[in-house]
Amino acid sequence: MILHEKIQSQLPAWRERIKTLAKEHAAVVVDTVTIEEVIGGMRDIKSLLTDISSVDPGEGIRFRGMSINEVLKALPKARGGKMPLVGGLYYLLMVGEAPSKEQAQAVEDEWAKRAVVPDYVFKMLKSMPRDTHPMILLSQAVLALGKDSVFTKKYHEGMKRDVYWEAALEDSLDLTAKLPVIAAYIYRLKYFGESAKPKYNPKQDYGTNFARMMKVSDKKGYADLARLYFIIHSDHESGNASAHAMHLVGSTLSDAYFSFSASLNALAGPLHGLANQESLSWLLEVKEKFGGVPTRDDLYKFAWDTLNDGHVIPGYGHGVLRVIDPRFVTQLEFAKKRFPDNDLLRLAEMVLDVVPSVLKEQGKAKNPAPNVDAISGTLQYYYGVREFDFYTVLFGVGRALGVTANYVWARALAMPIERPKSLTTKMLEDEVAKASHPA
Ligand code: CMX
Repeated sequence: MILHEKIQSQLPAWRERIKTLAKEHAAVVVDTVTIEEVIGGMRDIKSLLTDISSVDPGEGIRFRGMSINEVLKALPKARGGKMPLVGGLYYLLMVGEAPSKEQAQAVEDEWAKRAVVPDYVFKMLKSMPRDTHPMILLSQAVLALGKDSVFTKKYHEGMKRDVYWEAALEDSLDLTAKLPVIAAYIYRLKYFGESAKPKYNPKQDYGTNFARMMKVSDKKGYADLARLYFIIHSDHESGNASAHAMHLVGSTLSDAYFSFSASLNALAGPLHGLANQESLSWLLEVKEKFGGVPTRDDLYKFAWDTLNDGHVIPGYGHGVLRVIDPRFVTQLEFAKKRFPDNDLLRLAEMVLDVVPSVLKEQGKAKNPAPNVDAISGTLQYYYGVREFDFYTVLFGVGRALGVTANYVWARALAMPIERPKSLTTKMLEDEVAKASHPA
């Protein structure tokens, strides 16, 4: 299988590099930790290793060194679409090189073979109360798939450490292949009461399959939006909550299903992936209150009311980025090309004009610019996916691509179990006393 061969050929050199760093340069200081960082959610402490993607605060995400625009240009396009094959992105994340059309297709073919979801998973989802949040359903389904984890089975059969990554890759391919089927089933079941099992068509790519199984019309290009959406949501280096949760749980040698379920549970928080649903909900609230696109002054006041009520403005701000999120820009360009006159898009553009200045006036947010979540719901809404508590599920399907690539490489490079050191408040106070009265 193509990803297996490519990773295998790269591994000896990577392992040597990690070994050299760990053995010969272990004492080299990369950063020092301040009390602000200890108390402030470990923000920006350089303490995770990944080669899959990195976020420059002044520029945004790079996947294997490539910006979003470079990725969209370099990856082979899906037949009949303007966006790349998602299989090509997975190849890039796993292997570190842009694939040829055949290589991207080989990943798509691999997914097509593995996209069969066992019956018990559908039955379990169907038995849940209809008002269950779709992220609960998705996380449950992922965990349930773990029954067939290749990693766990082989681990208990005595698998050797240097081939953990092969079983991790098997599970990752199985999981990513099944996710669009599960997500589409949850969508049709929860909002339309349909329990027919969606079928993956091996002749179609990941994006087209998803659009068809969701039963969203592809006339206006939903398959292209799905491809773009999964690609840009795939990874955002390793410290964000969903990627870190996957890495942490995976480091205990829990399999990809346990680990990705944890990743989804982190993504489901309103300060992380759930912000896309909150963001659209906020836009719709504005639209309803003012009977359409408001005046700039009304919007300004509404934004201040949100802050004064003690709420954040969803879709704005970022833990690491200090500029406008390029994932926001790419989606905005996609929308402006396809539906420039749409009311909600005009409103999102006005919010872009007004909210950063409100946040600047408030003076708290380090980055008043929009993040990925500020507009993703607007695009889904336009294409007819209007059940916005479903949006984080879409984020989750995309996020699986990045976090599983990280998970495979973490096992390949024998990353140890994570165990940072905690301190007590008294210890911090003692450090402060020492610093104020040096002996
Ligand atoms: N609206 C109001 N206040 C905001 C804000 C926003 N959009 N963004 C930041 N702030 C506030 C913070 O709440 C914080 O206030 P306190 O000091 O009272 O706690 C202060 O500004 C400083 O925060 P920061 O250092 O700039 O940002 P953090 O790293 O603490 O938090 C984030 C980052 C994303 C959680 C925050 O900007 C936020 O809550 N944004 C809105 C929710 C959102 O869009 N989340 C999605 C992020 C992308 C993703 O992960 O999917």
